[in-house]
Amino acid sequence: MTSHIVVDPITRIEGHLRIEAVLDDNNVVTKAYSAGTMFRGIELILKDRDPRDAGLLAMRICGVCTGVHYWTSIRAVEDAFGVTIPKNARLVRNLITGSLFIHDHPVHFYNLHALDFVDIVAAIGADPAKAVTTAYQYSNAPWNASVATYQAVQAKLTSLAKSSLGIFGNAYWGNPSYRLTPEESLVAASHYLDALNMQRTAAKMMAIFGGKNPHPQSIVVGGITSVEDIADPSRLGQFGTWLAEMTAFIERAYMPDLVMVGKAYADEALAGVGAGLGSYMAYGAGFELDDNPVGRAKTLFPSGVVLNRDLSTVLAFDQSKVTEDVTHSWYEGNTVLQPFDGITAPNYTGLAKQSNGIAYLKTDEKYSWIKAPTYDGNRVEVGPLARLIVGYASGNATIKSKVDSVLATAGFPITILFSTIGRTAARMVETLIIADAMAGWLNELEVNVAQGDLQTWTPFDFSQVSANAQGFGLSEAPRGSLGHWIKIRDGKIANYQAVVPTTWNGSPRDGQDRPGAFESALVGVKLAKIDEPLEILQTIHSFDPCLACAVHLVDARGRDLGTYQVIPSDGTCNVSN
Ligand code: NFE
Ligand code: MG
Repeated sequence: MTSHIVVDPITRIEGHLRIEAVLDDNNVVTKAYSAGTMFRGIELILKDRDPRDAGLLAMRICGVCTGVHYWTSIRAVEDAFGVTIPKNARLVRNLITGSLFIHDHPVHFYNLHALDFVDIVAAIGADPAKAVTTAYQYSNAPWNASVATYQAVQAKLTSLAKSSLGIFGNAYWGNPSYRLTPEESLVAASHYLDALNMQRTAAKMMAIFGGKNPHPQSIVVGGITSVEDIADPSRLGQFGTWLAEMTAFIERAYMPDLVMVGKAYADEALAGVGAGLGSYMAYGAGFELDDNPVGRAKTLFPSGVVLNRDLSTVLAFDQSKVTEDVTHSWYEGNTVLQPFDGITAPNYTGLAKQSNGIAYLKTDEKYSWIKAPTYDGNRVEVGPLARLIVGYASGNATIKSKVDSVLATAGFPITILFSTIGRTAARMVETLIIADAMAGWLNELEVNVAQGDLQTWTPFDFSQVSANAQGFGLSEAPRGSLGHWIKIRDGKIANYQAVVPTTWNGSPRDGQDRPGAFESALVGVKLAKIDEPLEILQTIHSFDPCLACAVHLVDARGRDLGTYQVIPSDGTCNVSN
């Protein structure tokens, strides 16, 4: 008997995501559909504005990947105006962006994703002394590992779990897909609480050069404004101290916990559960390593495309081959357009009529606010895993050595990366790479300023450059490749399109009915219990979805927020909460 299940909303993500899955009689997903159920239309709000203000408005697409839309938008305007930025601006932008990554990735792992693997109720029953031994199995210097700490953590977990409104009050505790031992769960749960504190440190790092967090405000077309901050050695020193604290947390908690989870789920990961499309793309832009103009500078993450897991071939990336298809998206028509010519014309056609009390997505027609991007006609995944795959296949020494050393520590082959766990592990590995690189950029900035270079901005004549221009800004955001495309006429924005990481990953089928990355990754996932879609959460969370970004109103028709329903296809209604 097949079942058609609806998980709406997916919790512990940003925004509103609905997943529908068809399961066979072994509870294995055979088909899945991903729908962004929210529309915001920020691309339309940008029209007719001054392009110098585009970044400030585009930034409001999201407060989670805070700042990425800001500087990607500014890069698009700089490209249109032909402006290059000075060294200090490059380094400060790298440090602001790096702060975002080392903030966002640990928050994602611990506070949004870990509870898909960590059973809090089991952790409460763990033996604290044994948990200390467990922690030392995965690190020589584990973060905050002591009997007293773990006992205090258990007391806190108990009080939080007892409250139905608490952060641990409502989950699938006891599900067989929780595979960590109680002690392993306790170690990771203690870091869940630590991560809540540590994220404050990373947020303050962004504020040193960015002025504030979220939504930094020190980046302008042509450079940055934080000249007083880079000239003040105590500000640079403070940044370095906080970077060292974050790096210690990443090395002594995030990395060992990921190895621990990887070992527990290794069989599944090696079998490729959650792998999905197997084609990966990275723009590689952002995190420039030298002062050549954007596009020609060496970057921390290489750009390229790897198709069908073929690590022997990396195709060169070309932004003109990016298109968006709206055949299955709630927009007018079924066009496939390059973003310079992209159109955002909403056309909401709703859900199907209710059957068995549920209104399902009309998956043969339009069913999501997310557009379906393609690269040169291919459906591709973006994100930390894509960056590592493209970097590894390109032979990038930094990426290769870090990936190889983490794999060697855990005793896994590279193929383990093609999985849900691999995607989650890739995020941790790139956090290590970025934290290392940030120490280098900070040092470069200190040396440059000490030599007397305080230039932070390249002047330009707006009236000369803004009459008739167009440009694109590319970057790597925490969740993957991000692009903004702008057309300017008579000093105003004539068209604006953003194609963001979760647009790529969370998209519906394209005009050829080929699934997006979420939809593809869910196929083959097996649920231990049909009324507890824990494994769907594991795989979807491994992408770290952000729906605010992806569909940059809420129409609640047909939706029943907060309810999880299972309808066997024989028509028997079996609704559980
Ligand atoms: Ni709102 Fe974002 C990132 C961007 S994702 S989180 O990272 O751009 O789609
Ligand atoms: Mg868009």
